[in-house]
Amino acid sequence: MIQVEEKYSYDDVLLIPSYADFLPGEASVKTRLAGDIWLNAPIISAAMDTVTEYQMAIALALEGGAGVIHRNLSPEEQAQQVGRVKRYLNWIISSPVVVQKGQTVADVEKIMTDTGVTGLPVLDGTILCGIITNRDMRFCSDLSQKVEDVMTTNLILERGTPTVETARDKFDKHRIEKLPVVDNGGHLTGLITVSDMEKHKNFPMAAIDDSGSLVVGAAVSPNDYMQRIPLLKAKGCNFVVLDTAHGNSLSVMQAIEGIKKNFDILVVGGNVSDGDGARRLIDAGSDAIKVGVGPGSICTTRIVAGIGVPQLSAVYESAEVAQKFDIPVIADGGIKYSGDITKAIAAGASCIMVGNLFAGLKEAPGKEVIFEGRIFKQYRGMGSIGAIKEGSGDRYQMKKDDEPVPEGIEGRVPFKGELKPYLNQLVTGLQKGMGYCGCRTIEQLRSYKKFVKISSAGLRESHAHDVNITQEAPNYSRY
Ligand code: RVP
Repeated sequence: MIQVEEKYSYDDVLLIPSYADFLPGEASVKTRLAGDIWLNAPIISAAMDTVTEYQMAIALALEGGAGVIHRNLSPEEQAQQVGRVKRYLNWIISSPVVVQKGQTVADVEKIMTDTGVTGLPVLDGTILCGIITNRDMRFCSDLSQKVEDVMTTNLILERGTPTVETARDKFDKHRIEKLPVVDNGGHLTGLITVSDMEKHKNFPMAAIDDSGSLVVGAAVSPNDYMQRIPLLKAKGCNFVVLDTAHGNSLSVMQAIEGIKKNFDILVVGGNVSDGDGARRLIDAGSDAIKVGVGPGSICTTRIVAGIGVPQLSAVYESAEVAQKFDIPVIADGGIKYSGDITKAIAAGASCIMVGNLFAGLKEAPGKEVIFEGRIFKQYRGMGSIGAIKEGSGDRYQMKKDDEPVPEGIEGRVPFKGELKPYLNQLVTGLQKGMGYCGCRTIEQLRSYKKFVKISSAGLRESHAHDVNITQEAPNYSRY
């Protein structure tokens, strides 16, 4: 008798509600992406050439998620994009413009005019001894005066390694413009400015790393990681994603081992669809596991190759294994609604990766197209003919000059406007789900796992039914 296991997709199940002693808005969606990288929204954008370049990565990280820059770009271009994300939110300027004790006010004026910087730390060698600003110079008529006679010496500063919170407290309390950072010996190690601080204030949910810059990742392959990673690291890339369609394969394991041996960088391995694949990626050294073989909206792998595992079961089984090693799981592909995010996390994922849901946003790199009077954006699989021609064939184990045998399609999705309000719909939908399940944190939801299987009648009942929708909702549509 043929043995066939029953596995489930998001649409096959619902979560059973439970008692909650809090409101959905109080649920925390903070989650660990990999290693010591934490996100304030459990959503990352796919490494696809119609989804994630620097604009998407900046917009998403400012709201708490993270982008993975695709690799249909030369190594230099990809690293440059990472650099743009990292530079967007400065935190500590490590080599600020300075003046030396003994220089004159005229010297300071010239430096300020030349550089456009209006507040300069004053050094005695490398030791910080004061700060001179426009305000100090305003009533100074003798330009030959020495800087130490005019500078402010009563300094507010940070010692050691400041955090955004400690720095923000000092700016708020003392109403200063610049905050110098020194080591224990009093040597200047950096400078924090009020304008960078304001950016941090305007984006309180931003996903930032220890250096205060936005979290960003980049895709690499087993064939190009040696070339790409040094450039990516030089720009401060936080993690790389070994971006393959068949992660449970020798070349991927060898690549993960190679990355771990040669570089100090976090690596997400994938994609796999069961516990065996997850275990092998963990043994090879992955810091997080990406799960999803065939669920993507533009993916035809299951049809072309006849393989795959319905995504909810794939996530659940991979997470059962990964949880034992405290390795986070990313549920990649097949997310259609915010409710699917709740289901993916309740099956054990720490965060989810989306392509389709973000491809229609203004920040996505896909071209805008007008069709029958409405605006759409181009969205294509990285295994589609168009994407393969631009370099992504090795994701599908194709060689450069092979006749393309695609595992994805090229299409369009409706234009959706800016990321911020759209992401808010997704995250609030997830928080609603957490409220219904009585789970205050992502960790609690990850071990919830109270699913019921539903029939096609159950699915029909779940969707809007027996009515014509007259006003479309921002978080619901039926294709
Ligand atoms: P979705 O969000 O359902 O559109 O899925 C996006 C995911 O689909 C990607 O993160 C990737 O894992 C997968 N993908 C990308 N291209 C293709 C393909 O051409 N088959 N699949």
